[in-house]
Amino acid sequence: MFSKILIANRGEIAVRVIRTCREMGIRTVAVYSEADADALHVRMADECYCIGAATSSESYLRIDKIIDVCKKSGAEAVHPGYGFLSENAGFARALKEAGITFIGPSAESMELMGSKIASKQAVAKFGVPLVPGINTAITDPIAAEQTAIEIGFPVLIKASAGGGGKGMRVVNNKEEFLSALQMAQSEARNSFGDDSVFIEKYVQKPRHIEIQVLADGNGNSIYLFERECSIQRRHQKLVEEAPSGILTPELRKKMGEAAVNVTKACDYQGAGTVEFLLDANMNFYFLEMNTRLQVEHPVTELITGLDLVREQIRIAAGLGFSFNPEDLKINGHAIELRICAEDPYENFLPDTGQLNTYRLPKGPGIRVDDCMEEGMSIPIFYDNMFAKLVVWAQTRDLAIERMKRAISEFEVTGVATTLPFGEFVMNHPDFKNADFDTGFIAKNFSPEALAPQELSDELVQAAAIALVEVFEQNRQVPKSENIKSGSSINHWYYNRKN
Ligand code: MV4
Repeated sequence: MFSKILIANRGEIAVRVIRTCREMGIRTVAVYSEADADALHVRMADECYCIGAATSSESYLRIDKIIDVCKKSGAEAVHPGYGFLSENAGFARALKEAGITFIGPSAESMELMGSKIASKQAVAKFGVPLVPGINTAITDPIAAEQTAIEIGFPVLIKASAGGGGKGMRVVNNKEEFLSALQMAQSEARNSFGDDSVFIEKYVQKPRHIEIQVLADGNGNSIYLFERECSIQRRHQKLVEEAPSGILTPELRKKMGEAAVNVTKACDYQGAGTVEFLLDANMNFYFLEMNTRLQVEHPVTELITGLDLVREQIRIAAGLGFSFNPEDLKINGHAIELRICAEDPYENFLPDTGQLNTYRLPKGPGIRVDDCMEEGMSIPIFYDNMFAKLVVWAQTRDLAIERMKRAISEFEVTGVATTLPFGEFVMNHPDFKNADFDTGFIAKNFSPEALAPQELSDELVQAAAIALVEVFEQNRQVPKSENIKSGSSINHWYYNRKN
């Protein structure tokens, strides 16, 4: 086992990884940017090294500096978290060359899954279902138009180097096809430096279901059930749950086995996620594989009882799984809400500032993965997700009730958050009935549908003081200390930001 691991990340995931390392008796090395000098991951690690300016390209994306810190600190392995360098094959390769273990798959697996076209070709050989379409790059526009006609409109043009929704274009009819193709190719060239695009049948109203997989590198590949991630806004997931409210045991097994075949197609090692679309007729299709630990991994941990970071570290150290795969079963239900510094009352406009109040929900079945304390500010340079509120309960209905209770206990002022959005989702009949797809937010959400916003303590207090001034000037009311702020008059609702 490793005695020291460097965490090449920041925020809640860096804190999350440090916690497991501590439980395993492994020393931790944090790297940080100038903007993160006071960050929690820096404080929690055993050692820390500043690697550059606030901008990611000058710090968290600097392969050379991270390898330097590995050498200086004697870290034998690197956990990349998600984002930043986590799916960068060049990083995995550079570490290997420096004799340092990358906690993740091989550079070759990452490269194969990084190309949508190459990954479709590879998994097709293992019988994994694909969306009807072509899995070669378009070279002849007229032939491609003919293919689109054969597939049947609407079709989707996708960039091979894309992913997470980037570089996709829906084409509704033959007349739009050639110009859409040109636009998709030039977009792909500009965004990814690779203009390879391909065509798929456009699946209407799909659900996004993903399967967590683990491969020990010795030929043992397993699935840890599914996560339902259809509640997304512009390809940004906001609510995730496990298990899905609609999979039957038979379909779960089929999708799980398909996901395991994907790991075989790319000779995978470590933790990964295979994304599928599930159509209205319960047909599923492979989309892509994410070769990293995902943001929403805690819901899988809560229903399986496993620690996925521990499994990742054990696999990287050559120790295999810590459990017997035959013992795996789904226990209860888990839901995650991403807490981002953005304002659902203002169309999810990103917000910045200081957490003047920051009080976490507590009690049975609640887990918060975060990187904040009261008084801290959210840096503007990175992702604005600063916490994940995750709940577990015996059933889906109880988990929804628990999430509502947790949201009501979670107090944040100073920064707008997605908490009110979470409340909206938990109360929505389509969510309660598990009757939704990736169009849920577009179909159901508007700021007006949110609960009216509570006044913050600061505002209530300011208003109270102003009122006292007026009253005192009119000599009608006694002392200001008789007017309380906060809870006693919190029943005054007012539709504005804290
Ligand atoms: C699709 C699709 C419909 N048909 N492919 C979006 C992210 C990228 N991973 C693939 N995506 C989609 N691919 C076909 N053939 C619809 C989406 C899609 C989507 C997928 C998952 C979650 C949310 C989504 C939102 C819009 C579109």
